[in-house]
Amino acid sequence: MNQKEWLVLEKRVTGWIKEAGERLKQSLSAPLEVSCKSAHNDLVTNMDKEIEKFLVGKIKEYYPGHKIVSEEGFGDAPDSTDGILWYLDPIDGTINFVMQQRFFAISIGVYENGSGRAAFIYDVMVDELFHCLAGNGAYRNDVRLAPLKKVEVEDALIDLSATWIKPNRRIDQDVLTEIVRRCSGTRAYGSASIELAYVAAGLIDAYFTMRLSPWDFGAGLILIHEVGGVATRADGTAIDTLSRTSILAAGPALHEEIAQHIGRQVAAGKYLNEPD
Ligand code: 2AM
Ligand code: CA
Ligand code: CA
Ligand code: CA
Repeated sequence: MNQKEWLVLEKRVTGWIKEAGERLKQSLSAPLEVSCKSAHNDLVTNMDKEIEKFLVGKIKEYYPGHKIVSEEGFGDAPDSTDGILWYLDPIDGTINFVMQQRFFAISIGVYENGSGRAAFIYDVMVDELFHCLAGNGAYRNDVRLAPLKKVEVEDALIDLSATWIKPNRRIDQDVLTEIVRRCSGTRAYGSASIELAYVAAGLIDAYFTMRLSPWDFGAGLILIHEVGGVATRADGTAIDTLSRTSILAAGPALHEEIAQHIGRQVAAGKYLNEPD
């Protein structure tokens, strides 16, 4: 697509996302239908499905040749990144949506032949849209985000869930304890797309997780790159945007320091298992 078509896409998607956000807000005044998927903490609601159907319908109507990678099954499950691919999570942070009625987002990332081109992460309850067209700057609503500044571990606010520093099957619980001890503080917001947007906005300095799916990180990676940040798997290797993966995202220097720390720990015998 040419630049003009990307600008049109940006305008359209912004409209769809705001409409979807309004539906989500209104849905909170009536009881939700909540059910479990793979586990007791893996929830889905009627609204996850309704919003995905709504957005997939819009994408298919305006862009019938494009493919969609989405969480709730209304997309296409493509096996190649050729052409234009949409990464769509209708509610990122479903547990927050159900339990807190805040801190959840609609996340949409659009890639062309594997390159991130457009990103939209809409934090519904605070009406905050993190967005960018690659090369045109990243924005938090209409405020342009600054390039990421260099931050030392000692001054860094690092976002990671306690899941990864207690016994689990993906990362030895001790791998990150030194970083957690040294850093300025930790946070865990429970919505990966918002957490990636917060790194891009400089509100937190790094985000780490061992378990994300393409629809969780598709948009966030584009924002991170747009502000000069780096996102890789936990061991510093490249992310495959069609697979479940670990993610470490930060400014370049902090990213390198944490990735090297993880590398040394793994070389010393601590385990790191990519999601299966
Ligand atoms: P979701 O709400 O769309 O499922 C919560 O820690 C964050 O990780 C959310 O962004 C959540 O997305 C995502 N996540 C990815 N895989 C998950 C899983 N298996 N269980 C819980 N959260 C998961
Ligand atoms: Ca989910
Ligand atoms: Ca998600
Ligand atoms: Ca979701």
